[in-house]
This record gives sequence, C-alpha cells and structure tokens, in this order.
Amino acid sequence: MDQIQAIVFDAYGTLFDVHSVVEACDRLFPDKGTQISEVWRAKQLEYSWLRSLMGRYQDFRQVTEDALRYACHSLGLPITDAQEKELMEDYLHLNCYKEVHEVLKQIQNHQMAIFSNGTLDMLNSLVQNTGLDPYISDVLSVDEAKVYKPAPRAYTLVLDKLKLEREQILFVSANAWDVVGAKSFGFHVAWVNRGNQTFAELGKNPDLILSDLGGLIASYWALRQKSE
Ligand code: LAC
Repeated sequence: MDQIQAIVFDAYGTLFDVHSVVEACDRLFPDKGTQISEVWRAKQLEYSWLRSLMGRYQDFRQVTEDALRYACHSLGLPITDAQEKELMEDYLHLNCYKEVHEVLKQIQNHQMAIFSNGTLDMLNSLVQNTGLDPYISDVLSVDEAKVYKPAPRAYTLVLDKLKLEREQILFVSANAWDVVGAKSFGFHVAWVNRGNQTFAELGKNPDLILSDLGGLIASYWALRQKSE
C-alpha cells in the first residue's frame, strides 16, 4: 500500500447522498419521496449497466432523467416536464455525507480525485455546491470512454488522466459492484459499507471495509505499515 499516490473517490452514494432528493420528491409527491428515490437510484444503475452491455451509451444525465421518469410512472405518478426539470436540478444539489468535509480536510496532503459515472457538468456542480473543490484535484467522468463502470475501459481513464499505475491508486466506493469492478481492474480498494450491507458474491473483495469515510485514515495507515 505504500506505493499509493492518489485516493480516488466514487461520487454517488460514496461522497454524495443520492437519497437527499427524498425531500424534493416529497414536496412534489407527498409521502412518495422515499419510494421514488429508491426506484430512481435502482433504475439509474440498471440502465447504466444495460446501456453498457448493449453498446447504446447515453450520458448519466440522460440515464438519470430516464430512471426518474420510470420511477414516477411505475408508482402511478404523472410527472410533468417541469417537475422532471426541477428534480434533475435538485440532483445537482445532493448533500455530501456528514463526515466527508472533515475527512478530506484531514487527508488533503494526498492527491484526491473523483471518478464517477456522472457527467463532468453534474460532478463539477456537486463538488462546487458542497464546497469540496479545495480538496479535489481532478474530477473524472466515464463519459469520455462512453462506457459505464464496472467496465475495465472505464477505470482505464483514471490511469490515463492521473498518469499513474493501477497499484498506485486507492479507490473508495460505497457501491459493492463498483468495488468489485475496481478491484478486478487492479486498484487497491476501500468499501464504505454505509448501510451495513452484505458484500457482493462476485469473486473479488475489498482491501479495506469501512462504515464511513472516517475509518479511511486509521485503516489506510495501518495497512501501509503492514505492507512495508
Ligand atoms: C458513481 C455512482 C454510479 O459512479 O456510484 O458515482
């Protein structure tokens, strides 16, 4: 682990809480916010995987909008174009998790980047709207590769942009499928198990398991000492 040169964070679910849109959904569709948000996120990911497999890439803004429309229609909620636009705007104002600022501040002597399915516009908005810009040196989107994580071709972008080797990257994600994809690709990987989930049965396991980013500092240094 002592060869790590950069810590690269997944965005949605890892730094930013996708379910912070529940309030906005409730505002438009009272008492339906949680259901909308859960179906919205599940379909957003499903559509990203299906579009990659079909070779029919559309960017994450489009995929997110399509998933929102599905979520509302599946719940019998007639969402208007204006309401769709409003919720997509709210998606640029997600909250970051409570410990994120403090942790990134503590490790700001490290090179830190974001690598996400989100488009650069979506990600740059989130980074600025949450005030994380002082800590993030690079915001990277799969959009340039026109394929979504966990495709290896997506993770290759990180090496190209940061000019580093796989083993020099510590990738941090709360999404088990993304952890497996990054580990399969050759990164060191930390899984932020925010919801005390069961890990995926996909033949690869993370190097670190944390309940939130707060554990990153202690466990990362402990692992470095072990590997020296
Ligand atoms: C991301 C989500 C999909 O790539 O985890 O940020």
